[in-house]
Amino acid sequence: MKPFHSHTVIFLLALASLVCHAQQSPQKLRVLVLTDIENEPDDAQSMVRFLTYSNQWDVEGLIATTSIHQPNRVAPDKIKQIVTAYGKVRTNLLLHEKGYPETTYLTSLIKASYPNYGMEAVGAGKDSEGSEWIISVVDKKDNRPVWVPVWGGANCLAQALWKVRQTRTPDDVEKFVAKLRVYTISDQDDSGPWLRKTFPNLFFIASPGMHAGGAYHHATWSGISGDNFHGRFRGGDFSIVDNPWLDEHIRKNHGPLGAEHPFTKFLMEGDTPTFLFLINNGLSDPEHPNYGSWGGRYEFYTPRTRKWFYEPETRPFWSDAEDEVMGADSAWHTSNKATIWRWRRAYQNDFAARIDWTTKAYKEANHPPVAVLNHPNELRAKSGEKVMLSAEGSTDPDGNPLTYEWIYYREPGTFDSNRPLEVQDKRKKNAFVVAPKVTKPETFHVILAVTDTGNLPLTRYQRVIVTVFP
Ligand SMILES: [Ca+2]
Ligand SMILES: [Ca+2]
Repeated sequence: MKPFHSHTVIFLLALASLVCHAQQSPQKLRVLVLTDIENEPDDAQSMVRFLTYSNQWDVEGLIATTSIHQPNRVAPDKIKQIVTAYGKVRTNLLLHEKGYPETTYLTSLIKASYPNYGMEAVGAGKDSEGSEWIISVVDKKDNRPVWVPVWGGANCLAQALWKVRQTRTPDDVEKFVAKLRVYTISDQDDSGPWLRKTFPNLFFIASPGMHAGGAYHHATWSGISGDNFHGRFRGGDFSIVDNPWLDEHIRKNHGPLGAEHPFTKFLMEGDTPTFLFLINNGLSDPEHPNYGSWGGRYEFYTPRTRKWFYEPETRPFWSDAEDEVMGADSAWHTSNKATIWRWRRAYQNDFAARIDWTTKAYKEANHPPVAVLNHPNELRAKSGEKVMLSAEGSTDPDGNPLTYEWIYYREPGTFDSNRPLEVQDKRKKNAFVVAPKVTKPETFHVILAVTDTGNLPLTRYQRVIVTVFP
């Protein structure tokens, strides 16, 4: 289950999860995107999806960058084009959910980074409006961390940190670093390894798999829409991420924002996991990438050095974890990509609903249910005790009938995932699980998935973490 993982790290994570019970903060997350948009169509695709969720966050920056795929050019105008399309549908989005930001505000966040590849754009004289913007956002008098989804190279962030390190005391550098939460889609230039080495405490999520060897299909994020490479089916349902599905539900006859979602050339939306993970759907807990979410699951360890890395990794960070999941082919699959594709139908239907919101009246569109637990998210039990689980109080804003599923999520938690544990009545509103025998306190996770019965059903979640005592 956890092939990359040392027992020491498992133990430390166990302690951390016992000590830190904090659920997701009701405050909005601050999000600043770096994108090598225009290198291929998929960043534009991700930007369309991102904007349909922009009411969930305090968006703080949309910065156009380079990458190995686009080494000497940045394309802020493409971001402007998509934000302009958003401006045409914002009023309609507001019929469905509150908080969609003003178009002029989003436009003011669009910045360009230095148009050179990787570390060639880091150092004296390499400041850009993008790198300066990152510094000003992190320096705001706001204690919330800044989440930085990185869809291309990370060198604009590297330049910001390079400058801060040049001009501030070590203590102030650490304070600056402590506010950052970085999730990169592999290393698309040589600045990622530099960042991890130079700032050992920088919160960093990355799936190894440097581009040079063309090894992307090993990366966790490819589970967003891939995992049937070379005609070999590996579990994810390709029919709901393929061009015909996207044409029907996103691009055609769905208004100007959906129309900005271009035809897929390679993979649909390889960069999207960086923010799926930040969607407040009851499943995600962004400070705990090991819990798993629509954006995948990651564990904290030092990845093995692979030949396409620039240099050996020097410290642990959040990286590939595996889940064992039943695929659309009714076979079991154990893979890092499964940590994303297991949720594929839910995140695709959710996107389709939000694209509907860009053009339809409230009554003509679907809206997600509200998953409610009739008890706290953290429960305690002794071995052998019955743990009662209840979704009483869950509702749907459209009045749709709801279905319930209690998923024992085997991989997070400290309880041995190879030992049997079964939720009883797992398709009912009220379920239970018998706490297993343990010799020391152990945790296990049960996910409540509440799904409505719209044409494309929508799902919301609650996570129950049970601590079992001997
Ligand atoms: Ca990209
Ligand atoms: Ca509904």
